[in-house]
Amino acid sequence: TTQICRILVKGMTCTTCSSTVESALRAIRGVNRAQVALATEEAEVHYDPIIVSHEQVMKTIEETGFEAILIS
Ligand code: 9UX
Repeated sequence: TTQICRILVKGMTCTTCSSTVESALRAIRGVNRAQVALATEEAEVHYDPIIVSHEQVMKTIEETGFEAILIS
């Protein structure tokens, strides 16, 4: 089963910022797909909830230096 969460990522100002977040998300075990849109400040993450939680996904975003707010 795949779960999808959408997270508001605050503080990104350039495409390098969004690429950094995207790479960090894709490196998480259990994440199957991640895309970060700079314009909408939104991350969409497809993950296996057996392996990883949206809390862990958000923690990873915070560790890259940006604020993560759960949308759905
Ligand atoms: Mo360039 Mo984005 O320093 O922080 S990576 S603006």
